This record gives sequence, structure tokens and C-alpha cells, in this order.
Amino acid sequence: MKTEKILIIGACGQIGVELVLALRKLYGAANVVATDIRDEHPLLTGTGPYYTLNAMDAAGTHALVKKENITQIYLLAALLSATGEKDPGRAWDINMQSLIQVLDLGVQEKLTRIYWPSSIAVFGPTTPRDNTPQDTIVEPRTVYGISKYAGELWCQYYNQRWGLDVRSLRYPGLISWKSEPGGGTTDYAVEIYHEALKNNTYTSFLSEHTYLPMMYMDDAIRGTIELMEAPAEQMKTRMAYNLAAMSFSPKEIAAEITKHLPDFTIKYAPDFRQQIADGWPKSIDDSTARLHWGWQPEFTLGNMTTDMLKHLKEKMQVA
Ligand code: AKB
Repeated sequence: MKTEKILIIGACGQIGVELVLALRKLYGAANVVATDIRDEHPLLTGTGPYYTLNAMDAAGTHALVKKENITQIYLLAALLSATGEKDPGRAWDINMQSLIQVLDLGVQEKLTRIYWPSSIAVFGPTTPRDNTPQDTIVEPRTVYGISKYAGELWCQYYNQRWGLDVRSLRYPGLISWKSEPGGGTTDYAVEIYHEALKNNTYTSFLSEHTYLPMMYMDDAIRGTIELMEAPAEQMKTRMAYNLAAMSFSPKEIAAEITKHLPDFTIKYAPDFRQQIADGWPKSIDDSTARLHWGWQPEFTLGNMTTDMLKHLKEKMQVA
């Protein structure tokens, strides 16, 4: 068993739940301390230590780091793209303040490693949209994207100035069946599976040909852990790494679902999230992550859809 004591902030979100469970398998249940402002997620109950913690509470976070002898932090708490546009000031405060507090704690308490997620939202309408390179024009147009890009620069700054080992990935839209997303522009690609099984129809809030980069949660969790376990000398950038697996449109995911549920139908009613999606890449070039630390995705739209429907059927007790 590995010898780190890990604190997860934002453990009850879409990524947090699965990351906590995966890290507890690797590091031992007692060595992964889960926290969130919300009540404990039912899938975490009984699997290891849990505390209620507001990511904005610097003193509370510091006290917990001391009490639990924490050596690494994964900061996952954030407001995502769609929620962020409804209250930009709050999104900026939450996303930035929580990060800078954790980076300061990292320096003060000499933490061995910090993980903070970035996103494809750092890119904007002036970025090349096909196979978006690791280093390119970056002019985000959402407050979420601005906070993610500023956050990447802060991570790089703390690494260069204080040698803090902070690592980050630009996640695409993440698709999962265990825990649900909330407040993102890519959330349609999770909702569609639930609605297909419940009602055999789905109304997409993005138009039929809106291509976005996406990834199955299994790949995202494995990629995150592989990044965090890679030797420091392999981290040749301290901005976040582009990470990719697949790209598809609402029409294409619907066609894939129809292979399993032939009567499934889709309608389109684009809302304010269309404009956000239109400013993001259609596909991502992740060759730098592949080269530096060996990233390789495993899931495609086809095997992800088979897996999603199988697990959701069991979870939702659909025949
Ligand atoms: C969102 O849609 O806001 C997120 C993201 C791409 O970071 N899923």
C-alpha cells in the first residue's frame, strides 16, 4: 500500500465520488479523506473518513490538513460553465479563492503533490477548433474558462516560484453512471442515457451537429491517477495537459443509443448553453500528454454506450 495521506475537496461531485473510491483502493481507505460542502454521497458512505468542509474555508482546510497529517490535496470543488454564467462573480470567487488557498497551504505545509482540474473551457472561439493543440490561442469567453486559465497560470507560478508539485488536466466533457454531473455544458451527454432508459426520448439543449470532446469517467480517473503518479521529471509543462478520448455530436450519440434501444428518439431545443459550446473545441490534440507521461484512452463512443446502458439499467432497475 502506498504511503500518502490524501485530502479530496469536492468529493461528492461527478469526478470526486469515483476518484475517492479509486484512490481508496490504491492507498487504503483511511488514507483518503473525503470532504464536501454537501452531505456525504451515498456511494462514499462507509468507505472511509468523511468531513463536511467548505472549499472557501481556509482555516478549516488548514486545520484538517494538520489534524489528518495530509500530504496531498485534490481540489475538485468548482462552479462549472453553465452555472458560472448565471453568477459570474460567485463562480470567480469560488474557483479562484479555493485554488489559491490550497496552493498556499501546499507551500506552507510542504505538501508532496496537488491536483487541480482544468478544462477544455480554457479555449475560446479564436482557438483552432479541430485537433486543438496543447499550446495555442487561448481566449476563453465564459467565467468558468477564464477561471480555469487563470488557475493554470497560478499553478505554473507556484511551481516555478516555490517548487510546488501541482499537476492539472484539461478535461473534456465527462460521462459517468455512478455520480451525476451538475452545471456543465457537456451534461447533455449524461442526461441522454438516463432519459433514453426512462422515457425513450430526449430533448437536447445543444443542436444536432454540435461536436464536443468527451471522455468516459473510467478513462478520466485512470488518467488523473497516472498523471499524479508519474515521476516529476516527466511533467515538462506546469500548465494543464490537453486530454482526449472521443468527439461526437448529439446526433451521433443518439444514433449509438438507437443500436441498443431502436425506438429511442431525439429532439433539439438549443438554449444559452449552445453559445458556450460553439466557442469550445470540437476535438483535442493530446499528443503532449501521450508523449510526456504515456496517456492512452481506452473508451470509444461504442464501448462507452454499451457500458453506460448496462450499468444504468441495473441502477435504475429498468428491464
Ligand atoms: C462543463 O461543461 O462545464 C464541464 C467542462 C467541459 O469542463 N463539463
